[in-house]
Amino acid sequence: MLRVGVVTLFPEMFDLYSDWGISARAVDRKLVHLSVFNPRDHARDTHRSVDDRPYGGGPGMVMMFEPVRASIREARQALPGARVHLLTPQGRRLAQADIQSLARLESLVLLAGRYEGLDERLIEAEVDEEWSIGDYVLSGGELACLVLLDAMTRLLPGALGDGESAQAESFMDGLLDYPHYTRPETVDGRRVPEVLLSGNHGAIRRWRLKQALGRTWQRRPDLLEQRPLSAEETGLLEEFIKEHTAAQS
Ligand code: 6GU
Repeated sequence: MLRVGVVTLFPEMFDLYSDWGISARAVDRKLVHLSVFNPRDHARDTHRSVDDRPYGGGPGMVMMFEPVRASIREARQALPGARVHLLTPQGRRLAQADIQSLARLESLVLLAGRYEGLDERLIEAEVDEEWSIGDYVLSGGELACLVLLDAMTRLLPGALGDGESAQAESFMDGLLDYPHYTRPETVDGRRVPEVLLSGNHGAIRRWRLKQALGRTWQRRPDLLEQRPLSAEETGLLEEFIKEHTAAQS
């Protein structure tokens, strides 16, 4: 079982993880256990402050050293050996390969940054890794934590149904998905591609692989540069490109 501790000022946001969808099912199946730690429980003053004005002035508030460290230490005690991962726009951008590595761990602590940031000494003293989920700014690390948790959870053995999990490690890894269709066969004059109705599983597999390769070539050529292609894949992509350029002229 994967054990995750989350240090956050907004524990209720993680009900989204525990109460809904595939993650809730993974919790029920005891594939993962989530415990939440709130720095406010370690605030010292009567106002239970967890943030303060930045030295040097300027806008915003900074998360205070003492209550956050106390909360991280509480999490570390509950999860011996766990490393602490801070979610912050300053972190390394998370990729699927990182998610795979993290999902294989026994335990980890996630720290959701809020406000303008954490006291830098906290990062020096307690944080092992810093991660970002993309080049845009969220108002806090909680949603980024939830994104990371969701992506990790669907990789845990037994988290997805049989049909679902086959796709997680399929030959189309590293490519964009192929198009999907369900009934009816015609909607507003738009037909389902004929091959999908053919019952020819080999032809269907090749069509899907070709679509996945073609879409990746059109929309995310950067992904193709990172992924070696088999002889079959090279041939299918060449066909797609030929048809695509023929359709253009
Ligand atoms: Cl991890 N945190 C925040 N606040 N914003 C982000 C992010 C994280 N990743 C992308 N934007």
